[in-house]
Amino acid sequence: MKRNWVRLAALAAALSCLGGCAFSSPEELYAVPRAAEDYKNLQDQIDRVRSAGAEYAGPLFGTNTQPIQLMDLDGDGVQEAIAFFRATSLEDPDPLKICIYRQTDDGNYEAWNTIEGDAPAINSISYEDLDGKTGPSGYMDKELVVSWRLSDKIYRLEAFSVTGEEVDTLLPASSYTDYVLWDMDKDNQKEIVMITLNTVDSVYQADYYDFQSGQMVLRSSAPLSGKITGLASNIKPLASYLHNNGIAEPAIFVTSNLITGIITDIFAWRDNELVNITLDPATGMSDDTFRLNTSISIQDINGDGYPEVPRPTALPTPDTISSLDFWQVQWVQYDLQGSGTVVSTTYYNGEDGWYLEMPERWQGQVALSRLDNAGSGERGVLFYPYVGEQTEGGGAAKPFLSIYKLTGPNRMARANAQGRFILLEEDDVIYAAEFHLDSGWDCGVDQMSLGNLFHLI
Ligand SMILES: [Ca+2]
Ligand SMILES: [Ca+2]
Ligand SMILES: [Ca+2]
Repeated sequence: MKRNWVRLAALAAALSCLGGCAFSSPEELYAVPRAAEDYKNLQDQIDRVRSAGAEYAGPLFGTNTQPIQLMDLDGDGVQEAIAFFRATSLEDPDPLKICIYRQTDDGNYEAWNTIEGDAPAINSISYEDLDGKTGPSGYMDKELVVSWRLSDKIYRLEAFSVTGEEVDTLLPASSYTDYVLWDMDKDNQKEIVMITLNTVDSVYQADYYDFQSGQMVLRSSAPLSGKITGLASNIKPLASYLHNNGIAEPAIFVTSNLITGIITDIFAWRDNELVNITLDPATGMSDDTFRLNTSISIQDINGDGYPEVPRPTALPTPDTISSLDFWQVQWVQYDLQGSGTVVSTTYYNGEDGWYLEMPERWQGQVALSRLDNAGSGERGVLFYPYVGEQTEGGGAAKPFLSIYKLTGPNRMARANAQGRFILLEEDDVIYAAEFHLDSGWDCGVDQMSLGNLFHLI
């Protein structure tokens, strides 16, 4: 065992010489029980390409960015080596080279296939089984899904199968804005869902490519919301599931910008078609998912494995009907028909990193304000009974609850101050609360139940 580790360490050192490449996990290294001289042979092969006028050019983004990667492409249980180069000669019409090396019976590497591309860089690469085929040893083969980066905003997607003597192109290079690999039709192999925003022709759609007789074939398309201005840059399309009558249905949540906020289109596979299940045909928009507040993300708020779409509404303060400082969020799950169900309602405090489930009787009855003691390491949110617009001469409203985020050296003393109790303690933060009994409103919550309603983001 020890000898193996020594040998692996030597391998790792040898490989790190290959221009800073690194294998993605120790498991991967460990899964390749070969002698260092095999890699030496691989290095010889790679050096040959480099000395002929090429430099390393690993994919820029995604999970696979190393210039040399190991993957079993043909499903025979032995990993191939995939190396990424850019030809230094300006004469080369296809400067990007993806060189694939396979192992021979004697354990050496030999050049097997090359994929070439006419682009300045590779944006990303994914390895997925798209064709449902298995190799000689019963392992799934893996197709290569390559995103060629033509510029900051222009990408082309192309998919290849490398199992025989030649590379098969499953999907010819197609322009796209974003893409997701996901098993939408539940046949245990993933499809390509490509999202294309063509602002010139105002075509915004999702295209579903499935494997059919040796090709990725466009089987179905569905529109995105009509008035979007682009995909939300900080919210990637999310491949997940809908909760449909107790059954998980694959779905893709695509969040886009509008001039005034953001909107989420949800795509699912229904009656053999890709459908934007949230799109209202009357408006051409997924209006139900529109939100002004762009900072609250889709997330699995109730921990049931299905993502919820936030529906934020501004909460009142004691003196104004609505402010944009405090947000109540309904968390909505959609079914396959696009019907939304609110599974949880929270006050969401993104700034301080916590949220509170709102009891039924608080809804529409609560106003909030902030109490910040600048420099004191104390941030508080005060909850008031909301009585509508302040009546004349009604006097100042009194809070029924305060929740504090306490930092700094004397936070423990402050958390234990008269009337306060601790909700949650972290390394250097304490969340504490205090009920104010003179507010005249029975909020129906005690220390114990408040602790259960309080969560960190
Ligand atoms: Ca293989
Ligand atoms: Ca599938
Ligand atoms: Ca959930």
